[in-house]
Amino acid sequence: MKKFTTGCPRNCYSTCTFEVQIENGRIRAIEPHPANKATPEGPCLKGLSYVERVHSPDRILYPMIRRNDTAEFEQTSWNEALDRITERMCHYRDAYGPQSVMFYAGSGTKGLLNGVSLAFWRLFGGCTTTYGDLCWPAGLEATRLTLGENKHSVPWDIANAKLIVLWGKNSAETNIHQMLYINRALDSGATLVVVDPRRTESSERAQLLIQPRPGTDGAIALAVAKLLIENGSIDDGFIDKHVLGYDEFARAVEDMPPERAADVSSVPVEYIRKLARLIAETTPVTINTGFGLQRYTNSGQTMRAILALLILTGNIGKPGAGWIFANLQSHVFDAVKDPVAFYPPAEPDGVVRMSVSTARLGPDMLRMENPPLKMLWVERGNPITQNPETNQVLKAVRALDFRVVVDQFMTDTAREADVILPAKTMFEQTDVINAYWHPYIQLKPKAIDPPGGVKPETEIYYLLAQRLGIDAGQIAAHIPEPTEQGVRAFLEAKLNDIPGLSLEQLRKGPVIAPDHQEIAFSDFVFPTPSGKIELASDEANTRWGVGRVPVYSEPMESTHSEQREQRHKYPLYLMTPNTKNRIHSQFNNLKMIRDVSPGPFVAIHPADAAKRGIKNGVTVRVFNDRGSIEMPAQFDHGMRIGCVAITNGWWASEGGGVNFCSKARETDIAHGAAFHDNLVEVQII
Ligand SMILES: Nc1nc2c(c(=O)[nH]1)N[C@H]1C(S)=C(S)[C@@H](COP(=O)(O)OP(=O)(O)OC[C@H]3O[C@@H](n4cnc5c(=O)[nH]c(N)nc54)[C@H](O)[C@@H]3O)O[C@H]1N2
Ligand SMILES: Nc1nc2c(c(=O)[nH]1)N[C@H]1C(S)=C(S)[C@@H](COP(=O)(O)OP(=O)(O)OC[C@H]3O[C@@H](n4cnc5c(=O)[nH]c(N)nc54)[C@H](O)[C@@H]3O)O[C@H]1N2
Ligand SMILES: [Mo]
Repeated sequence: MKKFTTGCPRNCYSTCTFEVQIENGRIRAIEPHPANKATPEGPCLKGLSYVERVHSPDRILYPMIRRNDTAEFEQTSWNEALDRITERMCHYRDAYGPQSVMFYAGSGTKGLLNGVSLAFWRLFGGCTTTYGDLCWPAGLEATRLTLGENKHSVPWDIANAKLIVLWGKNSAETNIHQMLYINRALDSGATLVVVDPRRTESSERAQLLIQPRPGTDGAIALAVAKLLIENGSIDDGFIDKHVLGYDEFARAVEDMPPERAADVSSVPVEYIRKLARLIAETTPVTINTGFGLQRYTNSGQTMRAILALLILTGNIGKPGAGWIFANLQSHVFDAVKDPVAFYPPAEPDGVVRMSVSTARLGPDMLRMENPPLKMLWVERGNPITQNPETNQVLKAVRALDFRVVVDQFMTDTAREADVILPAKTMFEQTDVINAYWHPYIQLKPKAIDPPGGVKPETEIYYLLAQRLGIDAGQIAAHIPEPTEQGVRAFLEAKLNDIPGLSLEQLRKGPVIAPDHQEIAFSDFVFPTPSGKIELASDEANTRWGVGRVPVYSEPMESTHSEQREQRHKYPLYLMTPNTKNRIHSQFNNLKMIRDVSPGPFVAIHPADAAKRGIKNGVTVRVFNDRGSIEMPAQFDHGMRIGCVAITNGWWASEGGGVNFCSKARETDIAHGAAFHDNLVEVQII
């Protein structure tokens, strides 16, 4: 039996450390590993299910090819698959230019080696790729504009908070390990407030649950700010010393008395006053905003408004206090790895055409010209399931000549491919990973050989580069040799750029990022243009065209707005949050997960169901003009009336596909995806 300490590379806050035990080339057990102080209890059910996932009979183990549109996939050799792909790539490059080939990468796995992919496409001569991100840009940019940088205190510091506000975050499901420290705070007398249109598992111990109309949190935050100012509950000393734009902000919130916010959000005014009282009377306060909160067309401004509450009360840079959104302190490689840019470059480099907004994947792909898109390469992503407006994505993907998908399983996107290449799992190649909640950098060592004909992406690119006749020196400079030794040498060279990090050190266990700050901003250094916290930001206006200070505007699809797009036809807000036993579109195909999560359903309040004659458990149609899906209705008394929810990630082939209903539309700032800005109707069928 061999044992390895490793880190889970899924796109998840927790990024757990665990121990994997290997016997005869198979994973025998996954055990907790306490070296990571943020995840001492070990992995969740998904982590435990790697025992099944890695050896699943459904895994794609060999290249698969479809010889024409109607044919079934056939297993083929690497030689045939790579010859076919090389021939197509050269043809499109010669006939239309390299930018007729689109490279799409999702967030299926973390790792320093992911950067090799774009380096390969540069060697090919270029490609078209996406900008923006499906996940977190509005919140990241709101934080950067205000505090200058995305970081927060160590995960265990929340245990020191006396007031915790989980605002649009469902930690009990999406950041399971955080509950340990939240519960510690509550056990020592802290108060928990949850703001979420759904009553979630995270609100079990909340003293106050505020259930706003979706997308209206900005109004609540501005009203709370107004109350704090009016009641003299602000920290004048902190504001004088560290804050830019207080007067302008204070004038703007005049416009949002609590009664108006109550009207906008449909939250009792007393709840808004109570939240203001709690923030005024408690020290220290931690506000943790989730990513679900910033999937609206007004959510960059919402995030800035909520962050202002901590700034007004001086809850920054102190133990138990602060803003938790994303902690990028372990992202020390960003300068040296693939610069996954959120922003389209002001000066296109003529090689990589970054011209497709990932939030508008379908429509943007369809409108590309000079050259038009001909071929698509997808890796680490399942855009048919996960990107907004599935019918548009399908249309764009089907309009292409040739599609390659690299994945482990037959996902909705793999089904659209001409060639599927089998992807490695986390245990089959050594890599180095960072995190966005805790500060650790981790080694994820190779623990087993890839099964069947599986090859890691870096090896696939190595072989393609050779076939394309790319200069050997260029290959050596950008793509690791396809051996364990080659990969380690490549990683070591990358780590050399970071003082204080080496593979040898990572081999012993997780390492806290060099220059890490335990209590974020405890030095009161804010790398904004003014060097102060910016409640008013010029850049917010010049770059994104929103107000210098956060003000409230209705989300694009709204049951209240004057200009609401969908006023009469579609009365229900569809939220599509994440869920405990899946990471987006991964894991639900496994038996271990199916046992606890057998199929998709739409959660609906019995009052909304009664209006439509819907009984618990019956199959309904959830639809709008963009598309429709059918699934059972499940009564949920904790749902805000007027809202329904379906967890995202179910494959269309499993009866899911929430993004048939969502709109290919960006957030107000930073090119995020406004998934929840989405009105539907639910009907009995
Ligand atoms: N188990 C598990 N963990 C995960 C993931 C996963 O898929 N599964 N995914 C990881 C990734 S990539 C991400 S992005 C994060 C996301 O995890 P979270 O940050 O928790 O975000 P979501 O689950 O998208 O949404 C959180 C909550 O926001 C609520 N919400 C929706 N609209 C509004 C609104 O207008 N106002 C308010 N106040 N609340 C609203 C939803 O009801 C939901 O309960 O989780 C990470 N962790
Ligand atoms: N409606 C709605 N849609 C959403 C969201 C929402 O809240 N609502 N959330 C959005 C968010 S926050 C995110 S982050 C995205 C996530 O969406 P995606 O980025 O597409 O991520 P996943 O569905 O987790 O994984 C994609 C694929 O990666 C594959 N994979 C895993 N490891 C590897 C590997 O090493 N190599 C290769 N080649 N493939 C691998 C998996 O098998 C899986 O099929 O979804 C977004 N979509
Ligand atoms: Mo995400």
